[in-house]
Amino acid sequence: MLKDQDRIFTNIYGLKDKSLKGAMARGHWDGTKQLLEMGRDWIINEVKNSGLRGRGGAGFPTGLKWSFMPKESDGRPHYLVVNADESEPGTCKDREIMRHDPHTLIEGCVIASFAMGAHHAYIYVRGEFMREREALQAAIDECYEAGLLGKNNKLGYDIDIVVHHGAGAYICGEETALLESLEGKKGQPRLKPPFPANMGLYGCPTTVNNVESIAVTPTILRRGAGWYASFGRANNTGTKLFSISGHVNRPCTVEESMSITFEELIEKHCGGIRGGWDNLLAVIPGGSSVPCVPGEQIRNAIMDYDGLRELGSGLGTAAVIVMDKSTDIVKAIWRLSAFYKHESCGQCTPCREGTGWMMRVMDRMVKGNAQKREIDMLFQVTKQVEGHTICALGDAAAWPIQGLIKHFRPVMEARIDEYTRNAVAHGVVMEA
Ligand code: L3W
Ligand code: SF4
Repeated sequence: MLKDQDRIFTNIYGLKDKSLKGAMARGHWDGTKQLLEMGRDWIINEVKNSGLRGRGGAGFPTGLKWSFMPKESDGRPHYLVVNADESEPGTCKDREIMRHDPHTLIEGCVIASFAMGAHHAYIYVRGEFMREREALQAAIDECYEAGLLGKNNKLGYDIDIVVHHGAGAYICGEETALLESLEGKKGQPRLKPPFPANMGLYGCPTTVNNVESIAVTPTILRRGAGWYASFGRANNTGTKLFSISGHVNRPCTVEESMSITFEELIEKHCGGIRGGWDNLLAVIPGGSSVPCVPGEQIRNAIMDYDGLRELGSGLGTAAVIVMDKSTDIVKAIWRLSAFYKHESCGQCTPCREGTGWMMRVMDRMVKGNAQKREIDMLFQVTKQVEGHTICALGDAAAWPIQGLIKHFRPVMEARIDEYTRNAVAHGVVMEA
């Protein structure tokens, strides 16, 4: 278990003073100017050596992403954009950073912007996060007053940070849809490549990073890449915010060492599974976009990118959704199908049509008003959506259903049997 002194987020529950003074007393903004004086290459190398991977779901190496930004200016400005459009069902970690520990993010923006030659950083905050925006803006205002931001500031690097309010569309969490939205257009994903590092905001070199990825970098630089890499295991290093919800005794968001086992995470921080381990049905371990894992497989799972991939799922945003045996798992996955259908931007056919199709078949699976062969047909539909769309929303809609069919097919079949029995008992003639 992570020791208190190794936690990067020292005010995640909002129990301490979140102001600049309070943040400084907890070690933030300590020696920031000296870190900048170490130079861009040093910063990017430290971030690379720490093994930090993007905390927004994809796990792309952060230092590598920063290194994609052009070294020499071709006259176009460079931008840092922070993805604070946290909307993945089950995920509630970035909001805690913005609400209670906003200076970690602001200091991170200064360092990351410097490392990539950006003088403007935008923080794109989910529309519904009003309190988070207020806390963030108040912290930014304090920094301008204290001479840490703006032109000719004390840190010796001109940097402005702007908080932008989203309007509540999940798809704007996809990085290129976010850029479109920031430019004032409808939030629809762009085709990649070109990647934002070459052609991002207003056609300029841009890096889009998740809140948590940016907020951890000042501490990594202060304590050293080796310190950060000492947590977890190779390819899965560092500390991580886990948001644990559902049928545990005490749901929470907690910073833990990467690669902790599921059992330790739940026992140490959540007071165990509601009704005990025998009552565990399934877990979605990384936000709604990854397949569920049956209870008997997850107990000893290593909670990191590789550990969960080996179980056919993923770490995603580390939003751990726990479901006990009182859960109607078919209905739970149907609910996700409805979510993805609603949030599809509609610009590519497999996603626009496929999400609706999957949701409608899932609707009948919940009732049992289907034929067993339709389970295979549903699986085929997910395969036709997966990998055939502009952005990852299509995959995200397909994978939870694939997980359901893989692990809970007997539950789906039993429901069809029950519906058929009831229908026959009531004299309804069922199609063969
Ligand atoms: C330059 C290359 N850059 C990749 C960059 C790319 C992006 C990052 C990761 O989706 C996932 C998704 C959700 N040259 C590059 C390159 N990059 N190759 O690396 O890219 P990618 O495409 O792997 O992922 P993504 O489009 O960022 C994110 C999953 O996360 N997810 C959802 C999370 C939702 C939220 C939210 O609520 N806001 O975070 C959870 O699992 O399904 O698979 O920056 O440009 N050759
Ligand atoms: Fe839009 Fe879906 Fe295509 Fe993504 S996959 S671009 S959300 S239609």
